[in-house]
Amino acid sequence: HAIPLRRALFSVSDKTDLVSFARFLVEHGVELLSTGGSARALADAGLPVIEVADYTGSPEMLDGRVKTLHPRIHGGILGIRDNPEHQRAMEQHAIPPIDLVVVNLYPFEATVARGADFATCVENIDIGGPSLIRGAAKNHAFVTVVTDPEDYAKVMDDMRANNGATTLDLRRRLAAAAYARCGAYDGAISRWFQEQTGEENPRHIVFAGRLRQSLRYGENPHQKAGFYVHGLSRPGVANARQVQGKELSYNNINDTDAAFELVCEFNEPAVAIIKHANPCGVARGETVLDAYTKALACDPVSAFGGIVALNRRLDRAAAEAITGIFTEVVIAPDADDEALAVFAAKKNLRLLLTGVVADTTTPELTIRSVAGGFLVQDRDAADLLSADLRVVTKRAPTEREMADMLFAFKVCKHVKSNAIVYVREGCTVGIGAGQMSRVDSARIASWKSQEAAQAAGAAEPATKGSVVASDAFFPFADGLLAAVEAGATAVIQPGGSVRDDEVIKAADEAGLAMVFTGLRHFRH
Ligand code: 93A
Repeated sequence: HAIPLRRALFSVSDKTDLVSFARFLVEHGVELLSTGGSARALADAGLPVIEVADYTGSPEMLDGRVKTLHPRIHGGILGIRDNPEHQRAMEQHAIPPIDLVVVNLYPFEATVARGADFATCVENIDIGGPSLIRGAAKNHAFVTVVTDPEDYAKVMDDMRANNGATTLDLRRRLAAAAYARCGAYDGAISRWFQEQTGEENPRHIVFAGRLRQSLRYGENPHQKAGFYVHGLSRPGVANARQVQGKELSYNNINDTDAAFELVCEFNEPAVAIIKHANPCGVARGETVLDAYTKALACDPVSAFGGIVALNRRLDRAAAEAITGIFTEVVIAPDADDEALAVFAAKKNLRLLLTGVVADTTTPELTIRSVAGGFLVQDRDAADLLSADLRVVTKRAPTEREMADMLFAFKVCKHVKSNAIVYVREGCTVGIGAGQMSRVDSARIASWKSQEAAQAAGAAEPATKGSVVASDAFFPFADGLLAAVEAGATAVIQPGGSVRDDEVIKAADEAGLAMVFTGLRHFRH
């Protein structure tokens, strides 16, 4: 099944290594056909090439929308070489076989990424290219298809080893790559259309992405991994520019995403420090330095080796504070020159700049895998306003308690369930994450706060006089009582338990103010 190559069709937008590959083919006696732009590049390099328009006798037309959509091209690709009827039809209609199809598509994803207008994006939806690719891949028994310049070397190696022919094994692997490319391409187009209409539908989604980075390993060193991006413009780890530092790891990417999404919840300067995808300190402040200092104070032990996200430009003062302890990654919209100079002295510290902050209310889909399938849902983009709150206790919260409760509930959304978050003056002072029992999360949060107070030599834990947020309702009064014990004066939680009455009574007895949000923020 080694098929010698006699005729190749080129139609490439990305002209990387085009000439060297084509020259190799010419040297092996392959005739070159090509669409206009690619043909010019080949002719300029002095290679013999026949333009598709001359080959079909039909000019490229409609602004290039129709260039290769012709029976002489598609017949040459799709005809089954050892099928007598196909042979007869090809002879009758003067359709010579095409053995190699080298196509890469109009750069739709890159066009979207550079913020082009609607019409330009639409014009960059390739029609003829995918048809060529799909046809060639379908007829891989006879036809070799290449969709990525990185694969030119594979074809050349195969031809060298097989006297100018390619093997069925390679053709099959290239066919698989070809359909992956078409799938990713259509996925990007579909997602872009859904973004334009403002409606992402989990049932209309193709989860495909472009490999952005082959990772050294996954969550653990024995797991293989890759980082894929789907070409949407949302600011964050997928679209950030890495200014310095080592390559990001799987866990870095996951944590950096969690950090940046969290910090983008806030309008005022804010900082989040993340460990194992959970925040160990979040604060807002007058400046980013102020916010960082407060966030760090929440749990300085856990912050060691953490990921730090800012929602404002990184300045020198914050850069100096951050480099004061071992930090893995910093992500921010921007950094000034002095901050860059401070970081430059820490070669390994990774710095990512996103350009802008993300709008966390923008709809997007999230996926997670289960054995044999995957789950798709809207991102938790709910934005809680004070107007949505219902005071359920005798005492109403003070203005200060209310501000802290809204802050705490936003942080809660980014903490693994069961989540309990204590906040005092715009700063987390105790975070309990990922416990199977809510009361345990409440206890852990207050215990962490006591530890931090002891380490800082404070007279009492910062949970004294704090507010507490719970990501879901308290099923019993015990979780609430743990918060009372820790010194919280106000509680924010979704409400909705069959025992809400008990919980409200306990809150009233302790003189707490409590509000229900009617909104739950599970995160797993
Ligand atoms: O507009 S198209 O969808 N119509 C076509 O018939 C067609 N055939 C190939 N775009 C088409 N192509 C694409 O043109 C290829 O996929 C490739 O990306 C590009 C190469 O054009 P040129 O060789 O003129 O630079």
